[in-house]
Amino acid sequence: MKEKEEKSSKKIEDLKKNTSDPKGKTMTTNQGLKVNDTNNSLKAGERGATLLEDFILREKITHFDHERIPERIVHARGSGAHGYFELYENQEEFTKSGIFTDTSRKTPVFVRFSTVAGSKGSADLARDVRGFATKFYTDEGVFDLVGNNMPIFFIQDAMKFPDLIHAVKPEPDREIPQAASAHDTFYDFVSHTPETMHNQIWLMSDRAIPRSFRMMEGFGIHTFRLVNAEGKAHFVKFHWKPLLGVKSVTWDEAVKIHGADADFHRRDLWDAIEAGQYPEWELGFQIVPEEDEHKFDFDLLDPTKLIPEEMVPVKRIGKMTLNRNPDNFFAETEQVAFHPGHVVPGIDFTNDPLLQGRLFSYTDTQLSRLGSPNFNEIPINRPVNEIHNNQRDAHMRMTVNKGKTAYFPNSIGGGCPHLAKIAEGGFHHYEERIDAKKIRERSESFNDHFSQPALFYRSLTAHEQEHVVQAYSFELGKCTYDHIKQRMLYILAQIDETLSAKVAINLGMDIPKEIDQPLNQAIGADADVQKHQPGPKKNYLDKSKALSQEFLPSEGIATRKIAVLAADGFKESDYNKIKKPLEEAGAMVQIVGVHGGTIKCDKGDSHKVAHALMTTESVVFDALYIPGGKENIDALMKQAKAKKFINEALKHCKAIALDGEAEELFDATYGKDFKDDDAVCINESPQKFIKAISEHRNWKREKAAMEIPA
Ligand code: HDD
Repeated sequence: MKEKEEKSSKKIEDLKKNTSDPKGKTMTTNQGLKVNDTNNSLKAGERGATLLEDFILREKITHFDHERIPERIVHARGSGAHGYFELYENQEEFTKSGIFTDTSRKTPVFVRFSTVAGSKGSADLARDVRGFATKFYTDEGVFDLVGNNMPIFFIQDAMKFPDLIHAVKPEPDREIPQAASAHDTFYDFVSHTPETMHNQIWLMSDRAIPRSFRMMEGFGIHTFRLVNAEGKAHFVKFHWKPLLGVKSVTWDEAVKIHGADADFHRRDLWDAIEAGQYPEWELGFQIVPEEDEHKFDFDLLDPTKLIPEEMVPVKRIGKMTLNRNPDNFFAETEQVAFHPGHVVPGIDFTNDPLLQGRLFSYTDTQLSRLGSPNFNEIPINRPVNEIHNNQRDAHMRMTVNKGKTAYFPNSIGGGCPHLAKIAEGGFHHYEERIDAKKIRERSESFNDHFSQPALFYRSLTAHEQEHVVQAYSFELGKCTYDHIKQRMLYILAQIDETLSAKVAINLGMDIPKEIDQPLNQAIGADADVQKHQPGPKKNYLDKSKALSQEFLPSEGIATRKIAVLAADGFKESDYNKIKKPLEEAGAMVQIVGVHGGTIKCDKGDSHKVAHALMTTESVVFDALYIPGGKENIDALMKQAKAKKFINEALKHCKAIALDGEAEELFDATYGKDFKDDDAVCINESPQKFIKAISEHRNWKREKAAMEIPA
């Protein structure tokens, strides 16, 4: 009961007005008529032609024929969850918004995570940016923080968004490749648009192949404004910090997870919430006083730049918990409509040209996707406070507006709905002074395209850097035009010469000394070409620890999935020794049996098998345990898949524990070369295994493990 109460919120109560539950109910048509047969159409005789009169058939088929809507133009594939946000400390110094000043509030939220490029049916583990969009249902209206899991964006001006997306989406002649940036059109575009390089190098990093939505950071990206009750503004960057830390899979795993479980991230989020392991993120503010606007080596309005946390620390101001899965994917996750322009008093925009363009695009896209300007009335989109205005009618209007007046000012309606004074919560735009010429131009302060990609690369640990090299080598290796690869090698050399040199070796090419056209082609026809070329690389910070996910704090092994590879006759005492402490630490321990159903341990008791070996793969688990028992190991020895399971866990640097006779099986795999590995626990205490799992991967093994032909 307590759990139920916790999961309720103003928004969940609001959704109940539209929730339908068929339990114990009779089937009806949409007109409320009880239905007696939904299996047979009305015919002239048993074998006769179907009659047009059959309104029950017509209604059923007509509704079915129309049940798809256009998928999102970007971020089509996603997964959502409900939860709440709680504030640690009043932030009135910076903002007057209720969610950031009232610590007694538990503000309902709905979050949707997504991939950008793939279509709705694509696989979760594509190398891609992840969307991280949060709808706060505040007492003052909806606030949407529509961010990504990377702190910067590819382009500086919204005008280029269609070009970027056309370049990354499948090539238009044959619609290939699905959900992949590794193709000619993408690299053709980015190699002529050097502003993309910062987000591009993040895309080549481990951040683009997360272990879980629950283990990613989130960023509002743009510099926004917070405005306090006195009207004073501060610049702010929003950060979401996951309490589970930031973790990724390896590229080899990502490729294999595509086949083993295309819904890996969706399932992971759903299962964690169902198991009561609620994902949590702290919200951080990176605050810059208005008077410091020009004190940085980059422009705060440029969305391809981050503010290193070493220069402006992130202040953690509250926590979001996701504790409830949606009841219906379509009604909630598919129909939810986010918009960076949904703000509440105390939060405002800046002149970031990418943000400004976004403010137009999001309502516009909902009109074609959801089909009507009344999309705000869809239950998941409506605020928890009341809506009153003079907007009327249009397709699928739900609200029954009373009264004669739909205009303002009016006297017949008593002047209602009346306006709110600013002091009563009426929204008031920040009064920014603007004195400017109307020009189609880009500021020269946006010209530095290489300093921050270089900072990012320098800040990574050796194995993270190696992953970036591998990713570029893979992606460019998939391109077919040599001149595109050459431009990319030339650009990579501007960022980091060793990076470019390593990729060049893998491509079997030399780094060109010069290129035939200027680097930046994303300029107007009459623009001064030189003025728009990237400026010299600067080094205002040697390294930023916050950019490497290896240094981001995480604790414990909660929600990690541990496979217990076993057959009949496995030693129960070994299994029990591991199972209890792992489960107490919050891990999910699952038997992978040589067959489904149940297997018997050496004591003769039956144990439920979670997955038969033939139905699952090592890549969907975080760690592996193999108990002893002669009969057990003899049976596993005969299974090639069992050996593959072990070899892959080794290759992907996972923690592996084994006891007793299991060592024989391990010796029959590449495991024999890794018995001294820090994350291989042979006849060891469960605590050592738990520690190895909590470290996520033993990257020290990676170089040698890459040689395993699994
Ligand atoms: Fe966008 C969806 C994030 C730039 C136009 N965007 C969308 C979603 C996320 C983002 C997370 C999915 C929301 C959901 O789950 O429903 N977009 C970003 C970020 C950007 C960004 C972090 C840069 C900082 N977007 C951007 C630009 C434009 C758009 C510059 C257009 C000029 N984005 C859209 C869109 C989408 C969208 C076409 C598709 C579906 C939707 O809006 O509702 O309007």
